[in-house]
Amino acid sequence: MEKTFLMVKPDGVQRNLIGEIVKRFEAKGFKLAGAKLMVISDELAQNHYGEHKERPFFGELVDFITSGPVFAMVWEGQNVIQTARDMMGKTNPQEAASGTIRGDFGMTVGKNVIHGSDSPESAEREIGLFFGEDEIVSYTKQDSAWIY
Ligand code: DAT
Ligand code: MG
Repeated sequence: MEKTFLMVKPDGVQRNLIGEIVKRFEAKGFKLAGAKLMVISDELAQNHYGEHKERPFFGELVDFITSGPVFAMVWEGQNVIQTARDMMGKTNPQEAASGTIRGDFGMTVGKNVIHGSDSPESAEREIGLFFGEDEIVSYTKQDSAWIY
C-alpha cells in the first residue's frame, strides 16, 4: 500500500491543530504507520527543503520549520500521496479551497500548517529522512474490510 510523509508544521502544533489534522486522515480511512513530535535540526530542514535552496524564501522557510516542534507522520492507503495533497489544499492558504486543511486553518503561505509529500519519489525520500525503519509500524486494521 502507498505511503506518504505528512507533517504538522510549528504553527499547526502551536495552534492545537494536531488532533484536527490526524482526525481528518483517520476519518478518510488512511492508516497511521508512524508518528512523532520532534524539533527539526537546521541540517534536516536544509535537506528536506533542498529543492527550494535557490528560492528567495529559503532562509525564512528553514527558520520557520525549525522554530518549534513539528508532528511528523507516515500515513498509508490507496493513492494517499495525491489524496493527502488534495486534503491539504493549495500551498497558499489564500488560494486553498474551503474544506481543505490550508483553506480552513491557514492565512499566509509562510504559515500554511501542514507539509505533505508531492510524489512517490519525494514520499520515499522524506520518509527516509524523518523515520528509521524501526519507527514504521506494519499492522492490520480491522476497518480496512469496510473501507476497501
Ligand atoms: P508545498 O508545501 O505545497 O509542497 P512548496 O513545496 O512549493 O509547497 O513550498 C514549500 C514551502 O515553502 C511551502 O509550504 C511554504 C513555503 N513557500 C512556498 N512558496 C513560498 C513563497 N512564495 N513565499 C514564502 N514561502 C513560500
Ligand atoms: Mg513541496
